[in-house]
Amino acid sequence: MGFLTIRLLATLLIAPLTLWFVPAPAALAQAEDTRTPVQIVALDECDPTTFNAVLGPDFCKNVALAFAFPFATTFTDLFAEAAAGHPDPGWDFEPDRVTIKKGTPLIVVDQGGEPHTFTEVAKFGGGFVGGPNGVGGLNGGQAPVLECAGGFKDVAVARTRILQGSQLQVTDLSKGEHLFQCCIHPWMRVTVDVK
Ligand SMILES: [Cu+2]
Repeated sequence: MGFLTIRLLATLLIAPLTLWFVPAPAALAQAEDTRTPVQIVALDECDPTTFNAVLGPDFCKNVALAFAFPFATTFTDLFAEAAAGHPDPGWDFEPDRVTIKKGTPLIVVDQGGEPHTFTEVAKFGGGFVGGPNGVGGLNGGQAPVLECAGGFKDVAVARTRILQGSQLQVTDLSKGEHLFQCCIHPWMRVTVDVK
């Protein structure tokens, strides 16, 4: 039996099976209701020159046109703003609050230039970049929350990390209110209501 004949036979046999398994449009729409992920974006405007001078050559990969336009925030300014109690609004999760149906996945996309974490906490508070004696750093005087305190040496924190240009999926949230924050920049916060 030639190759073409086998292919023809296969097509004839498989085509009706394929049709058989296509679900009805109504059933499909219902299933997608909680399967379509809700997106949250992580934003920042790290200044590559000053951040990379301190943190290493490829740390900040910002695409905010920092060389041509004054969109970016320098490393020193980011810390100064946090210490003064008005952290940089360019470091942000958007939106701040989402309501989802139980079963709907969240996808958090890092569109900024540096890594963030999307870490569930019982109460919002400070992250793991504290200053001397827990004051200063990026925490604006707030004590680190338990869920962030271990930093990246705590696997539970490390697995919530989102690198630049990558995304993290959060699934199976129980009904009720869930709080998420960045353990590096603790003013980046999202409240998720699961109905
Ligand atoms: Cu962050």
